[in-house]
Amino acid sequence: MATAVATDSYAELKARTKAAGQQQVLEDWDALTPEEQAALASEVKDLDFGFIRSALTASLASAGAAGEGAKPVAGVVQLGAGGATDEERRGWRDLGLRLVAEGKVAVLLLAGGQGTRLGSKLPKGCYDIGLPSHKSLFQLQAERLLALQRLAAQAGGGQGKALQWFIMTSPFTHADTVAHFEAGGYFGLDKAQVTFFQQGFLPCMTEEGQIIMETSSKVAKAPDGNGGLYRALHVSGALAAMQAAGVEALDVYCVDNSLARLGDPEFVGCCYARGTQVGARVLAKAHPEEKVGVFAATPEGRLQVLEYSELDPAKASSIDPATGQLYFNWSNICMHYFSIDWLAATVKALSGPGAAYHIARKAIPSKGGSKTPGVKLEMFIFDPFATADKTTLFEVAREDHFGPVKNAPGSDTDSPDTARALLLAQGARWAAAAGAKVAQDSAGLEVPALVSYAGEGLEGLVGGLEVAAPGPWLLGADGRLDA
Ligand code: UD2
Repeated sequence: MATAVATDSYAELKARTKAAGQQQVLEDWDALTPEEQAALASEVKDLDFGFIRSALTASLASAGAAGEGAKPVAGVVQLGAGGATDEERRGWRDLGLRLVAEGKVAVLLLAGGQGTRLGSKLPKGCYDIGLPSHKSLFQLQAERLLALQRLAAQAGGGQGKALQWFIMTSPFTHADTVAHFEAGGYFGLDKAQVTFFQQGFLPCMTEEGQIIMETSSKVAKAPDGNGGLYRALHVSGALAAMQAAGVEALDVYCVDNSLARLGDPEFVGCCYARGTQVGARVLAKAHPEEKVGVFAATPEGRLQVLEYSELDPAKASSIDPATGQLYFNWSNICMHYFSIDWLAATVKALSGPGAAYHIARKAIPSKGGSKTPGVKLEMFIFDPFATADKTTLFEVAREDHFGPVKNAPGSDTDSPDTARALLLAQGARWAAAAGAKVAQDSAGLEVPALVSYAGEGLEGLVGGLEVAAPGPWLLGADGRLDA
């Protein structure tokens, strides 16, 4: 059969796959159409068999070591009594706003995940959690970024740079993500301040290292984890762009946190003032089984995160008699801060072969609609945290900073419904604090970020406003309520 792939390049592919012990990748070649052969050839050409083999070997060797000898963390910048004073917080917020206005801080969004648990075909950021405005998570976040940029400019006497937004996508989310921004006109942002860059993927394999085929002409693959950020920053040139723009620190957040207060100037200012290399917003764990990573100290006293999928239940529920709290009490909510210097050193260290990944054992969708027991390799963004000398853990209030959208609608936790309720309750709290009368049984109020980024500046707008039942309501810039 005539193939679109030249015979000598097919021979070369055959030789390469044979030498790597991956002949099964081409085993259906003769049954493929020319287009399928061309597609498979370009996939195989890009596979670095040596890198893949070293990744699996390193990952199998380090599996299970997570958390050996882990100790509770100390020194969290806490809320409330004994924590930071209001004056300190005001100082951090002023510093954070100045850093934003001067372009020294940029925001980085992790948006490469496939979001399988949510059950949506589109990238999570495109998801409408059912607010009165029906804005997607991407639009809600774009408007928070613009609101923060404006607050920073105002604080700087009217001058301020455009806040740079770096968005990491993956081959699974890139096209739909860019299309969503194009269709939305970048939600009021200047297109030039938004930089998309793609993370890599790794083929799914058997534990013996055999690459699994999703179809006769397609390799089964998955994004290489949110820790794929480090390699992606190098390969895409995004790190170099940040350095060229004079960025000194990154606020890094998770697309599926509906309450993400991205670029939070108080957090960013605190980290920067303390010379932090790796910072994170944390909150007390809701219960031992909560699906969040927990911060811990390594035996050497370095920072680490024990992921929920790798923390044994006994350790997760052990109580510290001194505090009556969980030993591993401080949750990772995937809301980080990195100094550009630490980031550059980490990118350098993790871009070569030999890096270890986490192994997720899954039933991999395979040829003929079957499933093959195999492994997905993914790096977690917090894997290299132990290399940081200066770290800051900064407690935030759960109801204001953490509204995960992980599970399908109707689930009782971490769903679009629970996230929507948290956002509407937050808006109602802000309005009540600014003098509005909020009915106990009202379903709440959506306060667009362009009206208020974190509840500020509402006094003149909502004083005396009635937020009645049932609702929920959408607050207009003119102070009117729309159902
Ligand atoms: C993440 C955290 C977990 C806890 C939880 C809170 C990690 C590894 N785990 O768990 O500790 O904070 O969130 O909600 O951070 N992503 C990519 N590329 C990938 C995979 C994920 O960009 O290859 C992004 C994804 O789009 C999302 C974030 O990383 O913004 C976390 O996604 P996840 O579903 O992998 O993490 P999850 O919920 O298991």
